[in-house]
Amino acid sequence: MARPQSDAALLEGVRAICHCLDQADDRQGYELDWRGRRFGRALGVALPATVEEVSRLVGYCGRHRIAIVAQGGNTGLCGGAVPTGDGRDRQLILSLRRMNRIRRIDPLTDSLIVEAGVLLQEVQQAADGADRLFPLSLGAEGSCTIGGNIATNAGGNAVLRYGNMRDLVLGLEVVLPSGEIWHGLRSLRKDNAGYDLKQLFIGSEGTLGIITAAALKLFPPLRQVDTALLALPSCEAALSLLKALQTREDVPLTAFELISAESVRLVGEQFPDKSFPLEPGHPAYVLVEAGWTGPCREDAFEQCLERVWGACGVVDAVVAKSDAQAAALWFWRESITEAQLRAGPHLKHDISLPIADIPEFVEQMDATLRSRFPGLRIVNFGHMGDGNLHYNLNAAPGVTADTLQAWQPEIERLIYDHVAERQGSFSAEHGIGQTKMDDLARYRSAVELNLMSVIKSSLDPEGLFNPGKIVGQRPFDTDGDEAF
Ligand code: FAD
Ligand code: 2HG
Ligand code: ZN
Repeated sequence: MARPQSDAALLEGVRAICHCLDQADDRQGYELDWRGRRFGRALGVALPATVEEVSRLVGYCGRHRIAIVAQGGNTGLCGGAVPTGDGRDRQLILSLRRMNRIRRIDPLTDSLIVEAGVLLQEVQQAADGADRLFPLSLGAEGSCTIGGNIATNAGGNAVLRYGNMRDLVLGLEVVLPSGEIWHGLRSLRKDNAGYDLKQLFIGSEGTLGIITAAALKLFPPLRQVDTALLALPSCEAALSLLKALQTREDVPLTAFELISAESVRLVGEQFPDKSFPLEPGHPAYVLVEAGWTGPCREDAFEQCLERVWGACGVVDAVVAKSDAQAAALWFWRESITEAQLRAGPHLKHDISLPIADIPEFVEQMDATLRSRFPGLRIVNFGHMGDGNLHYNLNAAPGVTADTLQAWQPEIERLIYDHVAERQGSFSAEHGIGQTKMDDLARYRSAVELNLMSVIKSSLDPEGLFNPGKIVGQRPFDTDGDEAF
């Protein structure tokens, strides 16, 4: 078959299949990642509206050796949703945004079938409309898509109660690199018919298949939700508060989020019109949320906090009396990411640890970094209730982006080595994308890396699905005789 060679000719073929943006101005918002750090020129942005169009597009790209970068809301934090900037391949962004229909909602089986481009917030609202709960919740929920949530196995704020995205998926519809459609949209609660194939695609960041639709689990709605912000003398005290609350059956926790004093300071600086509801400067704050599915006493939450108060060393607290007050408390947790971006050069470390190790880890790491790099602000926060910290850093005034970049390898090594010693993970919920490929090769065993390479090359032998993400062009480089 004669191959069209020019970009224009290739784009004509794409346009014959689906809507496609090819002007630089239209492409821009899709080519740059949310953090503004990774940019990759795309051949165009294809916007298919049906699974059949996705399948034809994948077939066409395969025949013409065009790489495909799946994209949902482009809120990912590891550069996975934009083309690599190396200019090696022609890379077409395949945006799922037009595949945004809710196909079916079934309260009887507590399930919902949605297309990949539906926003997370729209899924939550659809569930709410059917008097059910879809519990995944995260700061970007107004712009991230369910396909992106599945492809990254998103975590968020309610993992301690409902699990990660992986725990919320019943079935998937996926277009494979061959162009075939896998119709796996089953809503069954039990299905042991061979390998659980959907798990392969959950967390695969667009490298194994294009997720076009999903069957999701629904849960009983929460009839009462209580929210409080507490000030604590240390991270150790936050841990004892978590344990105290978790052993009380009368307070079903939905979130337990750690916010360090430096995080509060940064948000205050970047959003000067907001006032923090507690005395600032305490070593740790915790945002606690509990949700009841059945009847409960209106003051159950406050009473419980009062009972654990003394034993856990709580210094001060504010309990929300309305939804608006709860949202005002959440603002101080959910705005940290935006505040870091506004404040300038910063580094992210999305780590997970055995929960009991968190206080010691924070104490030791803070001390190490402070003595080694006095020009850092340690902006530590995160989902302490499931062991996931965003142990992030901002440059202090006077520290340039170049300096921070020069420090980055040593800082990452210090943090990730310490995490590995404690059997933690250097990537808790954001994935690998482009930014953590070296870390994956360093911190995972040759056996694991080999399995990943085998899976990748079996499903995508030409390496056209999201090249340069998770698994490189060649098998991982590993040291020693275990290398393959
Ligand atoms: P994108 O960014 O578009 O894509 C992410 C990856 O998935 C890419 O590799 C892409 O190729 C792939 N992909 C996207 N759609 C598909 C598809 N249909 N099929 C196959 N592959 C696909 N993450 C958390 O886990 N927890 C949080 O608490 C959290 N909070 C956040 C707060 C803010 C303010 C921001 C900006 C981000 C946050 N994130 C969080 C990160 C991000 O929102 C999640 O990773 C989210 O799941 C990405 O969804 P998306 O639709 O934007 O995906
Ligand atoms: C969150 O929990 C997100 O708010 C983003 O996962 C974390 O900015 C970050 O590093
Ligand atoms: Zn997070």
